[in-house]
Amino acid sequence: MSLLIRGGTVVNADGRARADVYCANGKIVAVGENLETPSGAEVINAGGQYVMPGGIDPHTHMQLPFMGTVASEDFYTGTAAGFAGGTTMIIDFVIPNPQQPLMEAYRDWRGWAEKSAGDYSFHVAVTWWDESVAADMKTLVEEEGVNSFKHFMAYKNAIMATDETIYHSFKQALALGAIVTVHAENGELVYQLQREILAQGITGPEGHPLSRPPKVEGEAAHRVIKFAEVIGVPVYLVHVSTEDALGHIMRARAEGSRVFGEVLAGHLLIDDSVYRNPDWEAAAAHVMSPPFRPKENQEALWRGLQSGALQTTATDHCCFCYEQKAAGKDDFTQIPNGTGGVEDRLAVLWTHGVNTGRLTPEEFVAVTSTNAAKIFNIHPRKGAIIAGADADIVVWDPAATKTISKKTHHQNVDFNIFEGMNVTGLASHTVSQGKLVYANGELRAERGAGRYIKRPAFHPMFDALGKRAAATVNTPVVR
Ligand code: URQ
Ligand code: ZN
Ligand code: ZN
Repeated sequence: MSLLIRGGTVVNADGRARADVYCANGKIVAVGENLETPSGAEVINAGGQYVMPGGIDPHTHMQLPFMGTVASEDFYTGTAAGFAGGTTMIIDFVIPNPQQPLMEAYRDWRGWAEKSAGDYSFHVAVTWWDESVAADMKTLVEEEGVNSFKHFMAYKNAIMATDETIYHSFKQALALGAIVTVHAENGELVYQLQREILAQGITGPEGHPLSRPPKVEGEAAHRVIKFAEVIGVPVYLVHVSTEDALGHIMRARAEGSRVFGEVLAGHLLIDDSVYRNPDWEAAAAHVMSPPFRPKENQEALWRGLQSGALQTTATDHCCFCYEQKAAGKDDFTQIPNGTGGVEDRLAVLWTHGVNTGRLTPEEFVAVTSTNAAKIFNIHPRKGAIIAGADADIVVWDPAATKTISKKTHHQNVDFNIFEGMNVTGLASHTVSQGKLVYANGELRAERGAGRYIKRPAFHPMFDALGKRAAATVNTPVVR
């Protein structure tokens, strides 16, 4: 099975050039002008289009068991929907219940992900602590190719990690050469504000953002950055949604700390007015954490992305249908938290990022693919159009348009947070492992074709004597 993508402009994070791309046996074999067409090769005419690394979404939750239900998107439908939008890999999350062995949860998620159409990997959450957790973290790094551990500072009485857990887990991650990732909201503040707001008789979705004001994220972001700086471990803040948290990230980075930030396509484009929609279902459909924010935060987040203070974009694709959201009909704290977006991330970022001049095509590639590959240590296997890389490619038609709608999306959810948005710039073809999996509207995803992608640890942060070997500290090089 070989494929020749002819006549396009190849765009990598570090530059662009007119070049053909030849793929065989799942790999990119050659990138260059006027390549020969090997006999039997399938040919894609990419004239007038960009040829870019397939999107990597570093934050999804396919079929997540959460708040008494299970996310409606599974690993097959979710990775297939990603193909339709030019995303070829997801990094999802194994989230053990407190006291559940990490390896047990990891095996559960590996089983669920077998059905994936596209490649996938897992961050593993540390939701509790004892020495067995340390041992499982070691196994996960050394035998299973996990190099990132997640910590929820929110969700008290559920998956929230205490400061004690965060301390021990950060120490162990550093020793193992792994990066730590964090959902930074102060879970105690959320819990107490929820009780206050309910006591005032506010039970609708409008209560959700009231219980999670920007300072609740800002406090947690500041605290967890300080934890990471004291311990010396690189830290990656997921779904940064506020100017407050962004400011802490920028200050830490300016001081040379290895702090990384991710922003969701939704938080860049949707504001908190959605929670004031009189239609309960429409407002509840937007309940996710951190919540969509007042408008001034969007501009700050775009500046963060443009300046390099935020390095990656994601979706936090965690879908719940209306009848699932209805669990919170009389109490907003019971509305399952999560929204979708895995199919639309690239198109909305191209439209509002590249077409507005905020991002160059190269920067678009960096924030939708390459930086995530670098931070999670799978570059240049992923996130690059170069010989030897995996043949995960999106052929991008900058002139193609559509109106986003639940009526036409491939996501398995009855709502779309970008409903009605007109976008210009779409995937015309998506290639995964060298195979055409999406072509001009026709989805050819194959259930189970996706692979689990191991992500090697970074160099040991400590030398044999347990001292921090400054010269060998090798953590992500994204600036
Ligand atoms: O917090 C997360 O990232 C998970 C539980 C998805 N839900 C959400 O509201 N973001
Ligand atoms: Zn989160
Ligand atoms: Zn999440």
